[in-house]
Amino acid sequence: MIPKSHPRYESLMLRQKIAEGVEKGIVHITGLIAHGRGEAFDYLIGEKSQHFATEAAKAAASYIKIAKHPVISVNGNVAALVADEIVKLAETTKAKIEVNLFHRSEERIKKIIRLLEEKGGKNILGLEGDARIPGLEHDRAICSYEGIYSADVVLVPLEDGDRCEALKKMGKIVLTVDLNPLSRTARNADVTIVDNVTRAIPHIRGFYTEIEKPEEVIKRWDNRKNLQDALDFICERLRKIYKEGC
Ligand code: PTJ
Repeated sequence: MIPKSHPRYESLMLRQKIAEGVEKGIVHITGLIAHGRGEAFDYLIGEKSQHFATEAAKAAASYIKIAKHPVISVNGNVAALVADEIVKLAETTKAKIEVNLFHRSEERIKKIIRLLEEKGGKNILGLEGDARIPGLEHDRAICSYEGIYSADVVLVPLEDGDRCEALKKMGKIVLTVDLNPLSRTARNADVTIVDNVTRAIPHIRGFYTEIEKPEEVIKRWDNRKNLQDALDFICERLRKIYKEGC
């Protein structure tokens, strides 16, 4: 057991959830590497939701609010870390949930659907795999016709760069959560929340209920500028850590 007083308690708990996710067959083995990369970037942003992250969560909530057919895509890491928050977000926004895996396996999809159902999720898509994202090869293209294929707005946390580009080419609004502001997904999405998915998903839900004029938020939204703000913050923080050792 990790004591709550441990300075890195939150981060260690997330690490434990990912490790347990691998043991239970929910997280793909490469999800460990993805998580480690995320941890490093989380350290660089101070393991807190900074101003650029909350602004992006507000923009994401606004896009979901004006969407006709919003879909939340869930992979192994997201399920292991925030299954309960994903279900709450879907309930609040009336978005559909689709389990869509980079390393697709029916067995893992079934396990993730079961986990989401245990948290209260209903009508979770993913197993049918009855449509394909054009421009992608092999199983990575498979999606649900009723879900991602027909969506106008897709929230795809921790997404692969090729798939983000392919979704954009389909004309979709792509919202992502990625701790790395330099990743291809981060740079190609319409909204990139540079934050830990564990903090970003509850923020989107909070803003969804608060925002009254989503069109105005969207009109002002500039993803490139927001990513630049994230990078400026990281550079500044690194200089500070080096000088002051904090
Ligand atoms: O379950 P599957 O088969 O769909 O596979 C999921 C993973 C995550 C393994 C797969 O999509 C993958 O390999 O992703 P990448 O290409 O490693 O990208 C993951 C991105 O998410 C990286 O830029 C990480 O920095 C970032 N990331 C990792 N953990 C978090 C995160 N961003 C936000 N919150 C996190 N907890």
